[in-house]
Amino acid sequence: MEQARPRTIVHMDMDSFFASVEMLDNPEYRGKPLIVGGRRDSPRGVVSTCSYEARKYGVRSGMPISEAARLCPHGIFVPGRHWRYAEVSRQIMAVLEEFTPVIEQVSVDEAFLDMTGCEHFYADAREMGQKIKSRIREAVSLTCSVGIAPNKFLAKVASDLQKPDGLVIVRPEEVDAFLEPLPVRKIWGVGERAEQELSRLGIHTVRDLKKWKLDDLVARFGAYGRHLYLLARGIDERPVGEESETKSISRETTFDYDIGDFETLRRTISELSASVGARLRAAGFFARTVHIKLRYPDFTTITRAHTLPVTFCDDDTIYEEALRMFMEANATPRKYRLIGVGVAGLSAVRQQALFADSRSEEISKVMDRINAKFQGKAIVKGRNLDLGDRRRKDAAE
Ligand code: TTP
Ligand code: MG
Repeated sequence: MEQARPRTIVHMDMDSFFASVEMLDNPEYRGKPLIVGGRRDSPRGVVSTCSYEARKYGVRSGMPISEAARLCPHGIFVPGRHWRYAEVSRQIMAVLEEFTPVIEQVSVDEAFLDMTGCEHFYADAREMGQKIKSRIREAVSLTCSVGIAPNKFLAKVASDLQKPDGLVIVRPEEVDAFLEPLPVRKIWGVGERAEQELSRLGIHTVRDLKKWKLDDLVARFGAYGRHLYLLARGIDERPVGEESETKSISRETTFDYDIGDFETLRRTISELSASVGARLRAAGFFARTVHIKLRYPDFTTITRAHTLPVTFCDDDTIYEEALRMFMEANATPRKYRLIGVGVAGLSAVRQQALFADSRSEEISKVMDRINAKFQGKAIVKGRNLDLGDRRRKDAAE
């Protein structure tokens, strides 16, 4: 059951985040269909995001650049600048901290705030939402969408409903009327496959789902059935800040042609590690696990992961672990189509080693600061130098 005392949970999500930052920094892109993820001729590039103008043509995140170019031939195509998005993200999160210390950053452009107990500072929930939106606009000149509701699930659904520049409030007494007409796809955890399966059972909207008894849903879907049952009734007691929904941070590079040269592969791993490390620190997280993904020319894909006894957030740890796992996997040298590096086991708290060597972490942070100042081009580690143009697309998730 929902907690006795109604909570006031805010979900904030920036509008077409990477594309909006590009429009902010390059006024000539404003009002145009802008696609971030790679140049137009990038043969294996993937769309990170695109402006709302580009969405009118059907362009979406995750789509191959080549398909986006076909749908939107007059679009502007630019590669991503992750250091810059991380910098703007930090400014946004700092603004949110003015409102409450109970914040959970979910991704680079998204956060939950628990505003329970702060309601009396505002005339009503709408004014609270407008204040948050206008402070963000003042600080970074970008728009966001906000949902305010009694729990995280409802607040997240609400923030998505009137994008861009939306503000949707769900009061406790409005929960059923708000949820029932929505397609089941809007429920957290319902992806394409679950949607298809539910659709076969005649379940299209939340109203349809609510006709099913708990026992029947559990009999058919197990624990997931219980999840569906509770969310369909707007019940979600997850606290803000306790768990992070960000399970991992990773980046991968697809080569324009298959690469077997060890030095190129090693430099790619080094650069990916530095990029993952920068994003990890920008998000304010510490990690426990490093993982790599390797795809061979025949599309066979393998992954390897290693969990360390202590948390870390520095580039060196990521690089050393990733390279070690790569060398083990590459004992018999092969060619690669794609390499990915990532971290998982994320938490907002550091678990100290007994004799922590914090030097590597400090060096990484100094490099982040200088790179933020000089547009990401100022310092790279020696091991990253001399990247040829053989690598093309960078994907972040
Ligand atoms: P989202 O908040 O999912 O998307 P968005 O901010 O671009 O657009 P919306 O207005 O719908 O919120 O993701 C935030 C950023 O994360 C996005 O700008 C780019 C990046 N991203 C990727 O790189 N790949 C992806 O597949 C997705 C979904 C996002
Ligand atoms: Mg967004």
